[in-house]
Amino acid sequence: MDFEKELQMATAAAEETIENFLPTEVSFQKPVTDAMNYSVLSGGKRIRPILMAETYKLFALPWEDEKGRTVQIPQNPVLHRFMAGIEFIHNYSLVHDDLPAMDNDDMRRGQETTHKKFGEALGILAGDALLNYAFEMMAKGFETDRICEACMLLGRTNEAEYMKRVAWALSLTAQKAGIHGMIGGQTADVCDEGKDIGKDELLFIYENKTAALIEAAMMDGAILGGASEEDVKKIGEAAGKIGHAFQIRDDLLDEKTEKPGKITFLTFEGAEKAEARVASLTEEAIAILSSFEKSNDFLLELTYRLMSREK
Ligand code: GRG
Repeated sequence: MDFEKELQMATAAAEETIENFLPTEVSFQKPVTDAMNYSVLSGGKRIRPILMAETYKLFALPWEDEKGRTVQIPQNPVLHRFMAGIEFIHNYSLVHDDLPAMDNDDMRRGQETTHKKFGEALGILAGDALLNYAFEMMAKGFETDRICEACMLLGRTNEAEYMKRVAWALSLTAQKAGIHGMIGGQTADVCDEGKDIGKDELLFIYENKTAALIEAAMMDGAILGGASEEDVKKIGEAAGKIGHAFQIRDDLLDEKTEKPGKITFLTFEGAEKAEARVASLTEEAIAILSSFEKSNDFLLELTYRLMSREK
């Protein structure tokens, strides 16, 4: 497998899916849609939609075309809506995290943050709008034509059962983005900033602020790909480990630029043990992802590369 080439193709496909769903308004709400487009199109890695599509492939049949070539992106219109939705939720969190009331950052992904470019009011509105729009789009996955097409592609005949899967993915995404997920983690992070927090609270923050959305991405992929309840749970466990390792890798990458006094995993364990923890979490996640009937070598390699990433 040429990993770099496959990653390029998966990223381009995720990018195209996301762009297809961006709003194109020309009326009085244009300022907010401009700010939404600006933040989404500023060059993220698109890890969450890629992880979603690759986890979907781990369960969905068929994911090779009629000539036996691997299909880079499964053409399921419901999956596409969730891929774009998860990236919009992720981008909303970044836009709000950069606001003066939170991290007060001027730059993100090498360009001005959304509120810096468009003003604070539009930064708040663009974040709100991205979150709301994500759910508007994902809920449209329920439309009959899309359910029929998804079932046809998956070789499933029970459309009512697939609708239940869409409802499951929708409620899971809401939960993982909300007070029992990302917002819960961000609340602890913001409210206890500067306090002498313990390792248990730090891990709560990692689990919720960072890992929860990665769990939603991969579990949604499994749900929409037809996985059993037990397998969705296993995917959640693997994703949790990937999320924790992703955050600890972030701590290692930010070691030199972190605000003085900021408590991270390195505060408790130091850099060497942090590296070892990233490696063991990665191995555990890969063991789970290798335990299913089907295999996806690209997903395994991606998990491995995420943990050794340099940005
Ligand atoms: C405002 C509710 C709310 C939550 C904000 C995402 C977040 C929570 C804060 C951003 C700060 C941070 C370091 C979060 C940890 C997760 C993380 C490493 C986000 C960056 O994700 P990448 O690397 O970003 O996937 P790109 O730019 O590639 O999309």
